[in-house]
Amino acid sequence: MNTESAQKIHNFEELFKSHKSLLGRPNIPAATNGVYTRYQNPVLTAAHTPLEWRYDLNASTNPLGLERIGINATFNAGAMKWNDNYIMAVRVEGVDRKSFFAIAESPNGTDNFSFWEKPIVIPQTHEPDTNVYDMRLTNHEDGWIYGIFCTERKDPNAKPGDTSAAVANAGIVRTKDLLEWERLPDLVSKTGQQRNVVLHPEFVDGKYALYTRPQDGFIDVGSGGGIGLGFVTDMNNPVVVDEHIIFGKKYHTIYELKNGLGPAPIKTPKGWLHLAHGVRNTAAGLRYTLYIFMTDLIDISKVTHVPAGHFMAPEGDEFIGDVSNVLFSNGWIDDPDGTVYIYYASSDMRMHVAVSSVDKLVDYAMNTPEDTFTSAGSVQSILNLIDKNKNG
Ligand code: M1P
Repeated sequence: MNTESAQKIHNFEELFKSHKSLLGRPNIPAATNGVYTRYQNPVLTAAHTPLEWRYDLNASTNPLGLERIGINATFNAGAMKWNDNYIMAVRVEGVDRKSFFAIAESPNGTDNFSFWEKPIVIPQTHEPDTNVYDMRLTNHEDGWIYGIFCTERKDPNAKPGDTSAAVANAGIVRTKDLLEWERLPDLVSKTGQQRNVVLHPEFVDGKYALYTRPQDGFIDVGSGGGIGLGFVTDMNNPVVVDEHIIFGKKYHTIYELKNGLGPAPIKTPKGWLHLAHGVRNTAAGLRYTLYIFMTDLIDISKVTHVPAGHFMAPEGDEFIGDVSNVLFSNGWIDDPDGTVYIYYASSDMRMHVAVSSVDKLVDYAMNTPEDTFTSAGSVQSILNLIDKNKNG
């Protein structure tokens, strides 16, 4: 072995050492507001992706030890429990701007996440996906694990010279082992473009229930929109019927511009608990925050509780990224002991975890004052609390 290749092998050893130490870095609880506790370190970053995905580790074909394939970000992950471990179906974005999905697994839900050996291979339909992202995992009572994600393709009706017009729809895959994924036809909905489609975990009157977020164009939200609910009889022919908005957008709220569901809801004795994203415009661009709401256990179209304002918004380093001022979540896990692990991404870059419980989230949902939609109403909510505190 000549000196140069010995040097390079040494470099790979260093790389593996620092990669291992990053993956094994313990995470500790940081700030809490009583409702949830953020953990100190991101649970996944681009640097967590396996070195085998990025480097040619053969010193003779990569004598300079260069990275061959760059990964830009790991974010917007679906999540579920799997064989007692915590897994995320992560949106991994390469430096080529293409996203794909890969499973990362942790024994405790808060640290030691490491990616499985290979990314998920998503079979194609007759119309290949250009880009795929933001998979929601639903362990459905029919026995399948469904992954519903956004499939994006160039708009065939784009005007000449328009190289960015796109069409978004919900792509659907299902699996029993998280290794082999069967592709089903894309969702057929009559309400426009679809992103952020989520499958409800139980049948409703024998049908699959899907939360949707229709919008007029890829960027153009249009006049309607919000969180919709529709029904599908057969996932092999996923035509949505009876789709209607159950929770719309509203002027001067955190969900003024876009309002969409995060992960599949958690069933609690008091109703279905939902985590969602609300988007509003600012002089600095869009601001994505997370909020909580609840729906009725029997009539899942009935919104029963909506605490005012955001539940989580970007803080500190979470503001920094490719798309700043964004928190987005499409994955959470409720453990049998009632602990809830909220997996959220910051600024389209990295994954974090915040830990709460079903009891705390339900209490938060049911006892936080609702939005009054005016400043005077907000003042009144505070006055009511002051009075209550005075009078016991
Ligand atoms: O950049 C913020 C988000 O933008 C899109 O979200 P939406 O569907 O709400 O428009 C998606 O690209 C999402 O992944 C991203 O986090």
